[in-house]
Amino acid sequence: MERRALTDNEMGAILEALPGWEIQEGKLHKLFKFASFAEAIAWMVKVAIYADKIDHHPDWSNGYNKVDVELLTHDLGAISTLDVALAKHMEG
Ligand code: H2B
Repeated sequence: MERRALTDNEMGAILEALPGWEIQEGKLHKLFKFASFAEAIAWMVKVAIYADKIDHHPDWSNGYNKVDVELLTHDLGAISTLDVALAKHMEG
């Protein structure tokens, strides 16, 4: 899978295509809300399996039915094509 930092132009288009996502402190951010703790955790497990498969991992925290997600490619210090792949998978 391609792994490179996004350009500003690409970022604009991607934010339009990903409802609820925004840039916060240089990271791609979204707060997901679920009907229950169990649904939140089940979703995290599904996403985690995909994240490990593409070797790209979210920074996230769970509290009851919410999952606060921040995506950044740490070694590039930037939002990359892999963060977009992960965000799209989270929406899918
Ligand atoms: N995930 C994220 N979000 N950023 C990284 O730079 C990163 C990662 N690096 N997952 C990967 C793992 C790297 O440590 C391995 C060795 O490919």
